[in-house]
Amino acid sequence: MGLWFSKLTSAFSELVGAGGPPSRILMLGLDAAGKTTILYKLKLNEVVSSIPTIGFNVETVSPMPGLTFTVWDVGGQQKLRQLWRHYYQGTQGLIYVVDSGDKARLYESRDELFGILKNPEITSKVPVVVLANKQDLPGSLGPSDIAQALNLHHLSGHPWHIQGTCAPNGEGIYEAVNVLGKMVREYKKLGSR
Ligand SMILES: Nc1nc2c(ncn2[C@@H]2O[C@H](COP(=O)(O)OP(=O)(O)OP(=O)(O)O)[C@@H](O)[C@H]2O)c(=O)[nH]1
Ligand SMILES: [Mg+2]
Repeated sequence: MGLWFSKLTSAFSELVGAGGPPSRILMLGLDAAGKTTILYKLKLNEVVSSIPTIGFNVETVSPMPGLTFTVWDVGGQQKLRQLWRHYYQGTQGLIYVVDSGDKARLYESRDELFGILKNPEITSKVPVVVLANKQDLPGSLGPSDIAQALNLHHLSGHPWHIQGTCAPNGEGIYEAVNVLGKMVREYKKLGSR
């Protein structure tokens, strides 16, 4: 009876993703991409007036039942990017935020993403969810154009997903974290095999 019950509860935990510590999620992207706005939209469902992040913000969020993330949002200004690597260890999922209206810096954004994933501290199967943010801006590129500009089809090893978002009204954010939750669960299962 005891064994049967513990098997049942562990199957249930696996199904809903409950139990264990929150998944460690790193959120990166160029300055002004919208990372901090997204973090507090997830945490508080409010739009906070953000100032450029010097350092990092960290919050534990539970956007839906059975899903708890500790999200590290690190400032993206150029001089701060050399600090990103200090946050890599133990990352179980990467949210990479792109300003879809900032066409001039798309290739810079792509190079930073590939630079992150080259670092051996980010293990090779860590899932990546790219948020093509600021979809509300006139002339912004759609998610499939962003995927192409960022060369996501050439990300070897990392499962990835792209989602168009608009941080202030929350559009796309819950869909994206739902997908990330599933990907992180798969990633954790691989680790436990
Ligand atoms: N129009 C529009 N503006 C957005 C969106 N998301 C964020 N912003 C605005 O973009 C600006 C920068 O947002 P932040 O969240 O501070 O950007 P960040 O990525 O945290 O920037 P750093 O901390 O410098 O790395 C703010 O004025 C936000 O209100 C969006 O989807 N649409
Ligand atoms: Mg910020």
